[in-house]
Amino acid sequence: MKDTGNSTFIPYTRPWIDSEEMKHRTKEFYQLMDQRRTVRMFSDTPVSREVVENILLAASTAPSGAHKQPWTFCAISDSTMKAKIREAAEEEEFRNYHGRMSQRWLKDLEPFGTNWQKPFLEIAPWILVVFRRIFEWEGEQKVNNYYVQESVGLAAGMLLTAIHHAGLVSLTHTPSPMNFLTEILERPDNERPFLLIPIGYPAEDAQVPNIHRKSLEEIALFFE
Ligand code: IYR
Repeated sequence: MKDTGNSTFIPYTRPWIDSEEMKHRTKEFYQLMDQRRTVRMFSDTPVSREVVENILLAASTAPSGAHKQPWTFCAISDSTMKAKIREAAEEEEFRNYHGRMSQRWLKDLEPFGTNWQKPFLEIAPWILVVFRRIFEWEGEQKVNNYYVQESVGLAAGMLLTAIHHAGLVSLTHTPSPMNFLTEILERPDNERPFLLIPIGYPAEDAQVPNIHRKSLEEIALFFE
């Protein structure tokens, strides 16, 4: 008998999917995901808290090191707080765009039309901030979480997928440094900001850069 330590196992119940159905599903899902775009032009149309809750629950189904789920999501719709976040993010970004980023980096960003101004932080109905929990307090003791970067990256990917599946758009925004989020959101000392993600409906006249995705040949190698 297999030694399962002190864990409890339960049957895995997802039904078997046959090969033809699988081809259909994977293609359909790829086509859905291929429509996902990072959008910087948002509508201020509200999105219900229930929708945001479902999206966060979906993100939190991500696998994580020793199932510690080392993430905290802050969902902000409060306009005073959004204004504070915008002000602090723009302050950092102003410095990034005026000296902290290399000429090469600025040139690479030209096709995306980004600059230090971040009006979407006030327009989008919700800003989600993902924090990674680097350790947990066990009484007086700090206990490290495992593979925090990988775990939170996976959760963030699933978060973006859930947002897209809902018919909403998002922008993965990484104002750097992001310490201001710890202060504004009053996060404890075991959390570090990971990503800032405004979400909402796209603006009616929203445009996105005309990018192309790498072909399968460029991203994958098969060893059969
Ligand atoms: N954080 C800045 C700059 C920026 C950097 C990369 I790499 C991008 O893909 C996009 C923007 C900003 O958000 O404007």
